[in-house]
Amino acid sequence: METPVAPQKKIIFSGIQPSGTLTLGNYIGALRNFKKLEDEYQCIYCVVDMHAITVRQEAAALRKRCLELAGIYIASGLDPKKNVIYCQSHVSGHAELSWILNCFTYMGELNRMTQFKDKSAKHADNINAGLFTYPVLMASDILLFQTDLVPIGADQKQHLELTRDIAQRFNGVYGDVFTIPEGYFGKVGSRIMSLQEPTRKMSKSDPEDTFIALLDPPDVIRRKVKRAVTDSDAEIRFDPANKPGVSNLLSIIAALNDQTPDQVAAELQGQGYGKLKERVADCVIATLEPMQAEHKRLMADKAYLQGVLDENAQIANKMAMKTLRKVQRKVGFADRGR
Ligand code: AQP
Repeated sequence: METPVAPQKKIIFSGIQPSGTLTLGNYIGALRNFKKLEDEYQCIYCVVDMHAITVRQEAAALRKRCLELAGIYIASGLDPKKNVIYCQSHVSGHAELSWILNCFTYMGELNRMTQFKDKSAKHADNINAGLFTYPVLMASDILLFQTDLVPIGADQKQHLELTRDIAQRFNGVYGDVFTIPEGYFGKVGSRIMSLQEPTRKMSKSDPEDTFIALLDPPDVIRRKVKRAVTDSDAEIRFDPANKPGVSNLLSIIAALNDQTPDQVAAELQGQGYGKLKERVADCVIATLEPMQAEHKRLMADKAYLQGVLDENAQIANKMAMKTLRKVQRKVGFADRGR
């Protein structure tokens, strides 16, 4: 079942952390775009478990979520014969390149990262060095595969810019070693907001009622959407600055139906927020139900999922080694006898 790697195609890399149950934000901002790209590009999708431990995880739960996330990649429609779907910790090149790139990244650059500031505030009892150097590991993930395009949500834009800076700095010293990657952002929904605090992004490690999980059953989805924060003026209008809650709900419908939020607002003109929420729940359930059924089927066949991860890790490893060996030579590491 070897995944054919198509070297003539441009490379896409993206990863998702198995740090909780994936949310509708992860789906709209990242996953949903992955499927659209699988024919045109050679895509590499990683379960980034090494990133996940920057925040304390329970070992058994993390292990389970790694397999669950691989299942979600496949259930969302990604063909594991066309896409390289694997776990980050199975390819040692991520850690090895990360060390080298740490030596080409400045403290001042990492100090500016807003995700570090946000996560340090959220996890004040565990502000570890990994949390600080997370963007360097992310740069390594991307640069290891000579990635051309990175489909991500807007929250990761700053990390991608840093990746480009690190790559350019390295290339400036050693010649054209790394491809300089570009971001790929969906037209709508690159930042889905929390249902309870719509000025903050929806996150899988926040409290349950703030997000829709991809594996939430329909009744839970309806209940969460019903309780979503809106405002008191009852007008359905897309205006993120003044009406963040309503605008977020419009963005969700728009992203799932390939419309613009203004189009959705026009269709729902004159109707109440109750109707808007009903529409959101219907769209979300219609999108997630088939994926959930497929995911359930896959999770019942863990040997198959493990097989996909094992084989794809070998392919990813081969690809990663090409870049890693080149980088190691450039920086002057000792030659290997064989
Ligand atoms: N709310 C969001 N809207 C749009 N895109 C989003 N992404 C995350 N949240 C939203 C995108 O999903 C991809 C995977 O994200 P990640 O798991 O690697 O890390 P994250 O961005 O830190 O996601 P979370 O859900 O907020 O995780 P936790 O709570 O563990 O930190 C990325 O492309 C991201 O942009």
